[in-house]
Amino acid sequence: MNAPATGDTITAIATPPGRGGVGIVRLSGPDVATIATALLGALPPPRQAHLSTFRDAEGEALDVGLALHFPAPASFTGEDVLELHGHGGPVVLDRVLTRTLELGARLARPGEFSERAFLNGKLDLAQAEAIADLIESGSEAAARAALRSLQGAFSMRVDALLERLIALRTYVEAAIDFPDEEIDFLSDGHVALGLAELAGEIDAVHAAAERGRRLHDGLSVVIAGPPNAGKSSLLNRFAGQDSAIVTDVPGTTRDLLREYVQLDGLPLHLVDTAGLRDSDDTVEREGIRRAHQALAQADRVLLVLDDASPDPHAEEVLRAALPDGVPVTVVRNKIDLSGRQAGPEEGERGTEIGLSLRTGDGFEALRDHLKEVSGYSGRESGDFMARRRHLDALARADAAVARAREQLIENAAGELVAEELRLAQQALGEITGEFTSDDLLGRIFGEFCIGK
Ligand SMILES: Nc1nc2c(ncn2[C@@H]2O[C@H](COP(=O)(O)OP(=O)(O)OP(=O)(O)O)[C@@H](O)[C@H]2O)c(=O)[nH]1
Ligand SMILES: [Mg+2]
Repeated sequence: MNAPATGDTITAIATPPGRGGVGIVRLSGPDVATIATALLGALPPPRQAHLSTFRDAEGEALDVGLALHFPAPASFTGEDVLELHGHGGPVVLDRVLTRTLELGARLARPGEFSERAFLNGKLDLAQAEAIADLIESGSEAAARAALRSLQGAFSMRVDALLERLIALRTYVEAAIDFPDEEIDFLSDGHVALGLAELAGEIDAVHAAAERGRRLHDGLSVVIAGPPNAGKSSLLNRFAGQDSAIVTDVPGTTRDLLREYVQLDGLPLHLVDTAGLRDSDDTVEREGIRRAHQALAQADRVLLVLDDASPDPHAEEVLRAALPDGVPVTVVRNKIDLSGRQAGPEEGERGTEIGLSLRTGDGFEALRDHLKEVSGYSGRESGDFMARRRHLDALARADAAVARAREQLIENAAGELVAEELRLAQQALGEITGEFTSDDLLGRIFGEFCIGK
């Protein structure tokens, strides 16, 4: 466990601004008992709701409410904590807050309660981040995943990886300590197998974290294709309204049009783009340039093609113009004209979906397809919330383990294997906060609201 954070006592309004039935001022730190005694006349009994009058310096009542005292270390922050549940009006709350400041508390920085909980070993870093994610979650699925992270689902997976990694590292380091037997040690297969298993498990956690990251950030889907194929019609269908202009004039859309929608809780950032073609029109050319820019940042591309006038050659040219590595789903639109069957079809190059944006046939299949490919299923997903920072750390751990395998196989170099394992351990440790810098903590907790 880390040493307690700081010596001072912090205070903040913990409920959102505005008016409500209840408003809470929360304090944490060593002066809580003194402040509570001065403010309430006596220290409330530990962990019991106690009806109290909150008083100013002259003894005049500021508010009447419940006081809750959580003595250290059995509190959220691990320090002495006092919660004052009064009436939820801005003026009342402000007066109570001011009184706590008069009595020696300092206004808390954003996220400082959670930061102290982290520094006092009450939460690890991934859990502390999950608090912010839970409060900010925009969908049920995100809230469920954030809660699972808060309860330690993600941290447990990372800790399990760390445990395996440390065991391997210890083994390799023991081998180095016995130079005569080092080669035997390293070539007995134990390390090679351990590294292979570890790499597989890091990949599995990475895949789960990637799904969690999508719940956090959403999936960025760019709609692209030739002019007049129905791209804007698709955006409008997702949005449930006529956001984009739809006409039968090829080249209608020039700007990027963005819509944020939720597919049963999966956040989608949709971008409609200008039809891709060679054009002499300055405005259209700029639109096409922006379309390519958006494509480069997409998590997935929906390539919309007009099935009523298929053009295999143009299709190839379009595919070749898409950025490498971004997954593509081909959407064959206007099946009301072409007669193709609605729904998914497994092609050589992945799933193609036949639909008609005029009749709506096949649209449901496209929605299901997007949920499926993002590894998201609204109901029973056991996933946890994760952030880009976590994915970066997992990717670095993965790379270090890959290099360790290389060193082992190609050079049987124990020292180098051990060093890579140390780097992998460090990367994983950043997720839960075993290894952190003040800089990182500042960035993470700085995003919180005051009072969290
Ligand atoms: N019959 C039929 N017509 C469709 C369908 N989807 C779209 N259209 C028509 O096709 C035309 C072009 O649709 P848009 O959605 O504007 O196409 P776009 O790909 O955004 O076109 P640009 O912005 O010009 O690149 C419009 O006249 C639509 O009404 C469909 O499923 N069936
Ligand atoms: Mg359009």
